[in-house]
Amino acid sequence: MKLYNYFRSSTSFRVRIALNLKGLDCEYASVHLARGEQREAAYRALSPDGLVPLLDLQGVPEPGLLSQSMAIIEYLDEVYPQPPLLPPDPLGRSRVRALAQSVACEMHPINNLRVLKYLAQPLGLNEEQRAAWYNHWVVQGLLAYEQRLRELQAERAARALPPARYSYGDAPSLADCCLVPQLINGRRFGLSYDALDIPLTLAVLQACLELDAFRRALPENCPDAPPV
Ligand SMILES: N[C@@H](CCC(=O)N[C@@H](CS)C(=O)NCC(=O)O)C(=O)O
Repeated sequence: MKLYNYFRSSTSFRVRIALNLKGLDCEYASVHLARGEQREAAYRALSPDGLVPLLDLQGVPEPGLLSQSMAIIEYLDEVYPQPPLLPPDPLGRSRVRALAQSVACEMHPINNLRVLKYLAQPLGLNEEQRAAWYNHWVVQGLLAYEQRLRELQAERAARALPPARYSYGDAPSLADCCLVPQLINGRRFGLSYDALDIPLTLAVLQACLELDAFRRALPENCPDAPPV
C-alpha cells in the first residue's frame, strides 16, 4: 500500500494512526502541500479535489485508490478487523462516529489549508483575523467534544463502569484517530488548551500519546518533516 500524505496534514495523520494501530506497512508518498504539489496535474489526475490523504491499495488485497480519510479508515477497519476501531454494537458505533464526525465535519473542514488561504486571499483577512477564525471554531468544537465525553462518562458511571481511558471505552477508536490530530494541529496554530476547561479531552490525548501507534504518526516523525 502507498499513502499519499503530508506530515502536517491532520486528515493524513488520522490514516497514519489507523494503519499503525492495525500494524499495516505502508509506503509514504509525500505531497508537499505548502509547495502546492496537491495542485499539480500529476496529483490532480489521482485526486480531482487536490486533497490528501489518498491510499493506493496496490493490489493489497485488491486494486483501488481510496480517498477521504474517514472512508479510508472504515475500509481498513472492515478489511483488517483487528484491533477494531469501531465498537461491536450499533449504539457504540453511532457514538464513536458522532465523536469522530464532530472533528471531521464540524472542526476540520472550516480550518483546512485552502479555507485559511481563501480567507487571506481574496478575502483579505490578516494573520490575526485568520487565527481568530481558526481558534473560534476549534474551541467551539473542543468544548462540545468535552461535553460529549462528560455525558459518556456519566453513562458509564451509571452502569458502574470505570472512566473510559480513550474517547470511547478502553481501546482507541476512530474518534481518537480524529481527535488527536486536531489537538496537535491546534497547538501548531498557537491554541493553548490550559485556558480551556477540557480535562477529559486532554486526558484522552495523553493516553493516546502513550501509544507507539499514535507517536509514530506524529507530524515530526514523518519522513517529509523538516529536520529539527
Ligand atoms: N474530508 C477530507 C479532507 C481532506 C483535506 O482537507 N486534506 C487537506 C490536508 S489536512 C488538504 O489536502 N488540503 C490541501 C489544500 O488545502 O490545498 C478527508 O477527510 O480526507
